Amino acid sequence: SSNLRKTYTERAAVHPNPCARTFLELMERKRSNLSVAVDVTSKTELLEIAGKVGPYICLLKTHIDIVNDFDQDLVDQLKALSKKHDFMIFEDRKFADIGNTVKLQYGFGIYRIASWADITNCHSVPGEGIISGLKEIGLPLNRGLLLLAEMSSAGSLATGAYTAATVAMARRHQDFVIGFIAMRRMDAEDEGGDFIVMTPGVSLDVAGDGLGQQYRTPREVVVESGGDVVIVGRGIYGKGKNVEEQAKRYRDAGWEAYLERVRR
Ligand code: 5IU
Repeated sequence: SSNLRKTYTERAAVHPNPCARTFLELMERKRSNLSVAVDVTSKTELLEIAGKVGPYICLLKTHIDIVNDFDQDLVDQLKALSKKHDFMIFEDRKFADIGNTVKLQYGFGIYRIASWADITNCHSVPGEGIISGLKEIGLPLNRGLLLLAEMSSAGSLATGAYTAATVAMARRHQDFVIGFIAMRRMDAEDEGGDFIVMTPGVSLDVAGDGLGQQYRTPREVVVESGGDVVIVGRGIYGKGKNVEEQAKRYRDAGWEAYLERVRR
């Protein structure tokens, strides 16, 4: 598809969405298309890993609701790290309710996600109202939304007509939807849009986790399937791993794959 061989810079230059533009520019400036998924349950551990991977990532992916000792200071410190190391923050919230409810979940409650997360995501299963609801909160803050067009887990129901309808929904909301969680490039951009594809289920060492997760390598994701961002979790901070070493390793693998893809 048309954006496949374009550099992140070339795409940023013509992208109509400010959040997408900022993110594409950041990737090129930092020479990283690596997002680290930090699924840990303590504030100290989350901040420690974020500090270690910070220099290597374009995007920190959080599940803020699994942190036992969440407080506003955690958010303040994550924001400070994102400034210090130049990365954006993606709360992988996977909203899935009606527009009015997700609006409240996004903007209010303990987490006030919209106040600190540059990017969040949602399921398309409720229909288009979910995007409209989130947009009311997120757009004035220059936030971006990803739709879950596909998932990495075995037996995912997000396939075929569901995936196609999700892409069509995104095309109608390009002021707020900046891309997809998907396992491959989505066809939408052949019609003139530019959606950033972020792909979880990435490992250089293992094929699965025994709970349905399915892994592919950065090269398979970026070169063979056209993904823009590789999302790596336990491959970087799992038991016995040197976090900085692994972050560098995955950053290099992701960036090499990107260079191979856009090479002309
Ligand atoms: N994640 C997936 N697959 C998906 C979606 C999200 O793995 O389809 I949507 C999340 C879950 C976890 C991270 O936070 O991405 C992957 O972590 P591991 O690399 O540790 O499997």
